Amino acid sequence: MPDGNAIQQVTFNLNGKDVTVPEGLTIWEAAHGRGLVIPHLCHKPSPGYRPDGNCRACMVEVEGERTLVASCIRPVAEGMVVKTDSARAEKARKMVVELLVADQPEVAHDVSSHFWDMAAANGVSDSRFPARDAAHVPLLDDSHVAMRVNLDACINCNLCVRACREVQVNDVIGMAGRGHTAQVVFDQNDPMGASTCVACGECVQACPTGALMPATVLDSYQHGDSKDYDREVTSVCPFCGVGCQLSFKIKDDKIKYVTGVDGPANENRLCVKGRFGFDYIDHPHRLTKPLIRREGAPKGLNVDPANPLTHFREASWDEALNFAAKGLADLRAEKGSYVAGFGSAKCSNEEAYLFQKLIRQGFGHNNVDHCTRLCHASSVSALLENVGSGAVTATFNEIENADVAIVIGCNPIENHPVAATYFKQFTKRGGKLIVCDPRGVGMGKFATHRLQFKPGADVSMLNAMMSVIVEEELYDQAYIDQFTENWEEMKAHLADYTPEKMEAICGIQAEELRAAARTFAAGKAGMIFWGMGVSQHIHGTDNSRCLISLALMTGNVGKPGAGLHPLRGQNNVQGASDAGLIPMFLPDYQSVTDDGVRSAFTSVWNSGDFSNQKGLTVVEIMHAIHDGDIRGMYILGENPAMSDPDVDHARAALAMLDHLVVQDIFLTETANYADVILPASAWAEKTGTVTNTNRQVQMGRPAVTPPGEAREDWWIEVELAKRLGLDWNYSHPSEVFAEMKRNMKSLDNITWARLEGEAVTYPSLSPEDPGQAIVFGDGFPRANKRARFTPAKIVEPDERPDADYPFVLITGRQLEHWHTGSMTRRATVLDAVEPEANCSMHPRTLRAMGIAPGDTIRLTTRRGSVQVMVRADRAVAEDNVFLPFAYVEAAANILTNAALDPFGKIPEFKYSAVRVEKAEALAAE
Ligand SMILES: Nc1nc2c(c(=O)[nH]1)N[C@H]1C(S)=C(S)[C@@H](COP(=O)(O)OP(=O)(O)OC[C@H]3O[C@@H](n4cnc5c(=O)[nH]c(N)nc54)[C@H](O)[C@@H]3O)O[C@H]1N2
Ligand SMILES: Nc1nc2c(c(=O)[nH]1)N[C@H]1C(S)=C(S)[C@@H](COP(=O)(O)OP(=O)(O)OC[C@H]3O[C@@H](n4cnc5c(=O)[nH]c(N)nc54)[C@H](O)[C@@H]3O)O[C@H]1N2
Ligand SMILES: [Mo]
Repeated sequence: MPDGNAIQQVTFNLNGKDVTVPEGLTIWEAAHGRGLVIPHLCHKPSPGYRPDGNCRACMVEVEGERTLVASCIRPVAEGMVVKTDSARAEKARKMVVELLVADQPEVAHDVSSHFWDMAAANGVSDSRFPARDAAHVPLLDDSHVAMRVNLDACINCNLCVRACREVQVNDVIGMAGRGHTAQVVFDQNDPMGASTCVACGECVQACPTGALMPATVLDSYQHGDSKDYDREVTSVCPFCGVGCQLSFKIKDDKIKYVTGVDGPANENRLCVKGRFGFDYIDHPHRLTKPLIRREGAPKGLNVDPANPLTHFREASWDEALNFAAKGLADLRAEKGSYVAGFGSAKCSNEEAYLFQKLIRQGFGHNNVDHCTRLCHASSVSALLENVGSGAVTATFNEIENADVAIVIGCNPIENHPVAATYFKQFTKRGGKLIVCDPRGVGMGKFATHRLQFKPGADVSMLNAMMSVIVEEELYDQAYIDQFTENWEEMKAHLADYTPEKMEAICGIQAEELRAAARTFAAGKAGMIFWGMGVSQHIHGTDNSRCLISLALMTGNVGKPGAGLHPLRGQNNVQGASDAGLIPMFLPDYQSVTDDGVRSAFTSVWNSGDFSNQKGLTVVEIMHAIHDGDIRGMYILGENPAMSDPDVDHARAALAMLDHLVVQDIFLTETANYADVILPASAWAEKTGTVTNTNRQVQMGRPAVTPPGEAREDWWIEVELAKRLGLDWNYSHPSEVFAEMKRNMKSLDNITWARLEGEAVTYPSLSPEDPGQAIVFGDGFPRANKRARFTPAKIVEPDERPDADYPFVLITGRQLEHWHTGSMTRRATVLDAVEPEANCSMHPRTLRAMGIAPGDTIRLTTRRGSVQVMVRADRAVAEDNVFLPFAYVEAAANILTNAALDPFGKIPEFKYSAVRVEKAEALAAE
């Protein structure tokens, strides 16, 4: 309640009993809250679904009213007398259902669905009415790889339209025609598979009759029975940092289909990967046995994942673990710091914690890192420096309370699709959205201001916006006085960055910069969301410093609808970082250089001290291998042979290692360089907690058994640690979690037992507190409780386009694929939707170069070349190329620049100078 008013109560009579409920509830909701289910079809009691009152299946009688009323849309009123069970109401409902049953397809009679449950609730199993004649029965639309449209079963309840337009805001499904010809259509009446559908599957989840169904349900088992499964297991999605809760429906120990669950981040919603991308775990390439490299077999990208046995031989777990440990122990014996480890943000908190412990306790140093280094490392360094904490200050769902938001350098429609649904809904409610990206990303369609600026020019653009806020005195002086430091320096600094001076640098006209700045400053509550476009630069930390300053000067931290939110990427990158998978920090960002901190850990670990020197980071480790300083590695759930910048250099490093232990679920490009490969269980096969971008800690549960001899990652880590001489005897992840709590204040009040029952956001202030969605309302975790303004100057990208390399290459992501493709290219639906390596350029540029969309082009940077099919896309600026990095056959990272941000040590993935050559020129060579 915005103004703090108490909620008004109303009393009404329900089937003879007086009932008091909060004002504003509908009859349906009030009845439902009392355990009385009024039959309903077009109504879906799920967040985001507006009641529509169109199907008439929930009619009830209200005393004194001539006609029956639809209970799903009628609010209760003081003194109202409602009968849900009067003969008249029951008869009417029965009639509605019977009319609908008449048109249901034959096959549906013996399957279970919400529709048939509701028919049964009305006592209807058959119909007196004739079915529609065969000529009018719609044909099955099986044009989509993931879903089936069987309009024969459609009752025009409109739920799929609301699912598509109002919940996911994808605007694909609509109703066409009137009366008897009314029909659900996709776009302009296209087959679903040819429409602009992004396959989030929300409509399938909403459909009460099975007119829309997952293909796996319709095509298999008992034809079309969505309840034909043996078990369901609630867990968390394995893909992105949104952390959607989902339910695996399991039949014969295989995941048959997936539905969204009402988790704190997703409220039942999913995207195409979470809903339809699960079957990578059943792919024949899954590693099922430990493998040891055959004597003399060459290292490199030459092992066919289907036939690994030409280069590797199968081994028992015991032999493989002994071999893995011995190679690492031998290097340790030679010189303690010859070994480094990459842990995983795809695994659990407990597995991340064990990994960093294994490196620190087992090898005595801090050479342990993971993909956060390639991701938000610069954001985190700026946040730690200026705010005192690296995590988000507010959940993304807080956008519900915002009236303005900035989305910069991220593409949530493709990369955080469920978060994006909330952003889109925010704009539909009138929220003002400022989208800043050198590409015309999908969110731009919803924006009040679209700033398609020059790549690498964030600091100039953001400083210009801030200088407007200073010049026009739009800042929040009271907030600045109470909560910040260094304001005067910041103000003075910004004087040099007027929009008029910056427009040529960032490519956005001064007036547009002014307008956007005014919009943001005018908001009562504003949020800032950012991603890799901000962080993956040699000035990534400066970019984030600007965003932090912008939020601080407008007082947009620590209150509802306000906050800083770097959208975290991997499903558990927040948790893996919190758990200490970082070379400078022990768990909870406690410095390895602090003697007290180290001794707090070694006393729990019951072991001696380890190095007080910060360890090497991801890219530094690759350089150290070339320099002969690192000779062994343990890589768990990362694929650096694809994900590292300047990957030929990284691959050469992997090939130089004396001993490489890789633990994965597939024989990845990285595993091609391994001496020993340990087969792990996938996310859906194991127990463990994960922490999403919102700081929500959630429980992952095993749905199915791992294939062959694959084992849970934590078990493998423990077995390896034992063989490295460590006194580890964990028998369950819950014991690891209990140990983590001893030195991690962030987990205060969060116990394993609690997580079994609910998600908890950290910090949680008491055993009952679900956790704080918004933090720092009363000051910051810095010495003086104040956040800091750190001015940022313009730093040029490391390399600029020139005559030889005239374009700017931007690398990034696409909706259907996950990073290096190891999982999603092995997921049937995802691979079918996006099967081919591709890049995008502006159609005008292609025309000028005589290149047709679909042609193969060659991209060349100072590091190397790839050949790839090009698409025309107006979203890409005329002098840019956009290239996703999921495809080994055109690996983007052969091209990228390994130059690092000095603070976050993140490479400049987002900016390389590139040459583009057309196919004929290639053929002629
Ligand atoms: N489908 C899918 N989803 C994912 C992932 C995936 O692989 N696939 N990965 C997950 C992970 S780990 C992460 S970190 C997130 C990443 O999510 P995002 O941050 O959304 O990822 P990107 O596509 O790499 O880059 C975002 C945008 O940065 C823009 N950009 C390029 N240069 C600049 C610049 O100089 N300044 C600014 N401001 N923007 C620029 C690009 O045009 C692009 O639209 O996604 C997560 N979600
Ligand atoms: N050019 C370019 N490069 C980039 C980026 C970019 O924008 N452009 N983005 C960077 C970013 S933000 C990130 S986060 C990194 C990601 O880089 P990586 O983390 O290296 O990429 P993934 O493909 O996610 O690798 C995860 C690996 O874990 C394996 N895996 C999945 N589940 C499990 C499991 O349960 N157990 C085990 N043991 N293994 C499992 C997968 O098979 C896969 O091999 O890439 C970075 N690289
Ligand atoms: Mo990431």
